[in-house]
Amino acid sequence: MKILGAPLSPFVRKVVVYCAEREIAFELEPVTPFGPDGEREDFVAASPMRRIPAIDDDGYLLADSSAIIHYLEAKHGAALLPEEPKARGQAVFFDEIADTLIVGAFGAMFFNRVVAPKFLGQPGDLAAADLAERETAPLLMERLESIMPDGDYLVGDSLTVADIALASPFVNGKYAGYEVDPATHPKIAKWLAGIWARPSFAAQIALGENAIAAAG
Ligand SMILES: N[C@@H](CCC(=O)N[C@@H](CS)C(=O)NCC(=O)O)C(=O)O
Repeated sequence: MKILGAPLSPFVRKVVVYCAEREIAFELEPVTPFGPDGEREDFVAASPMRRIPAIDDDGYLLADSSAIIHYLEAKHGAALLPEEPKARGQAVFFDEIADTLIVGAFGAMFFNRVVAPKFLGQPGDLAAADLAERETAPLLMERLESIMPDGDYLVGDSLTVADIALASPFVNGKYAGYEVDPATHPKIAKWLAGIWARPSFAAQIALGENAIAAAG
């Protein structure tokens, strides 16, 4: 299976980590949605909305990280999306807030402090990044901390899509200089450290750090 995308994207990372955890073989086909790559014929066919990630699984083309994971769960057997109704609901809830609210907050920091200056050669909107760090993120963290379970996983007692989806955008926050304060958000900090320590995440975090360092 080909995954079309760039490893710094939180949505691409979500699918890559999912595949690593499930030992689903894939190769990453580098596509940056901004610039000329965004109109590449193979990319547009797989991702009509020009967003990464998309997959080409033996000719089956599909875009959107959640759609891809649902497809892979159906194809390879449900493993990381809980079957039990309430757990399923919780997992989809965390996936959804990760892809919207959390990506939004860390995306503002990451795009303006890292992507724009280092990869696009243009100044980022640093005021927008600072505002996200000062106002958006603290409110989200406060609300997230209030619903975080005490254990190592968000749903039940093993890894689910919820953990992968939510831990992924935090990596972009980390690249942009954001750190979860264990004094104020002990449950988030502990959970995140555990998920990031998994080989699947550790490899992707290091890959991104190297790519950012190489960009100068
Ligand atoms: N809901 C989509 C979102 C994908 C998405 O927005 N990806 C970003 C990169 S992080 C993108 O392709 N942006 C291109 C653009 O905004 O033109 C998913 O889960 O895959």
